[in-house]
Amino acid sequence: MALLTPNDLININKQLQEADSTVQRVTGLDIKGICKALYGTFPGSEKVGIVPVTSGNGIIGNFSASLNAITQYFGFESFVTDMLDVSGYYEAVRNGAEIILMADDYTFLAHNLKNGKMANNQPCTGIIYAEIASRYLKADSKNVLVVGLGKVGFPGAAHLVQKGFRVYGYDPDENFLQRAVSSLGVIPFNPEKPKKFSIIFEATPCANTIPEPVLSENCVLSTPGIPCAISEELRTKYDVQLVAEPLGIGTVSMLYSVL
Ligand code: NAD
Ligand code: 2YH
Repeated sequence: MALLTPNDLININKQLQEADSTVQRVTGLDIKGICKALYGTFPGSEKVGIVPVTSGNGIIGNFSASLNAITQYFGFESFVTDMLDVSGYYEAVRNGAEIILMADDYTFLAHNLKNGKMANNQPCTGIIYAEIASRYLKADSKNVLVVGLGKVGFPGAAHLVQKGFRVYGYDPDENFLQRAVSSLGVIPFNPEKPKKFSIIFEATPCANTIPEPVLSENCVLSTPGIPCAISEELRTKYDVQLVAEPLGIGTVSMLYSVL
């Protein structure tokens, strides 16, 4: 289980702005446009209450403040509670929050108290990064490489299969790979016999997970994985369109999914 660090979240507004312009360049839509297309929803005047949670490894510096900046960047009204945990939840509801955002070490959820809908960060992150990848305007085929088939990668792969893409998958954990092959029809990717892709979606907690031979010039790499899947050197060499941001894209996917 990978936890965010305060360092990952430094300058979250700048990271979001840069990600938003890359998404726009790659797909023709900004992140809000992607969310609208994905979920068919649009925010009204929902108020978001963000509750800091101390359990397990405790408060992550910058986490609640970053969620507040992210929700406001995407046009929601939001606030962070002064109190923590159960008292914070009580404060959020008492102060008119309609959507609650909170996370412990295992689950980061959004719960819309008005309509009862609830979202989990991992599938919502996988689905939106996969959706962004799938909309690459300069894609040369319907082939997609998915690297990492865990809690984020698997739902992203499922989304791509559902959209009609030919999904090649790789995970060093044979059980995870087999689950994707048997339940989704993913084609096992053999790194010993590489082929080139113009669309790659990555979701692992490791660096340098993209083998050089799979990169085609100007390919898109859509990856929520932390640390980044590709070195600066390879990114420059192949002019890779990199969509990577530590918290905001997954969070707005959660918010739109509960509207
Ligand atoms: P997970 O542990 O459930 O899955 C990771 C998968 O990657 C595992 O199946 C593992 O076998 C596989 N893997 C490891 N090394 C690999 C390699 N070299 N090549 C291919 N596959 C490899 O983790 P997760 O919950 O799916 O999260 C994945 C990453 O996404 C983590 O870094 C997490 O912090 C990050 N994440 C980011 C956001 C965001 O908003 N940016 C949101 C959620 C999760
Ligand atoms: O980062 C995490 C976990 N990886 C779970 C999210 C799943 N992608 N949790 C954040 C913990 C935040 C902390 N409890 C706080 O500051 O409130």
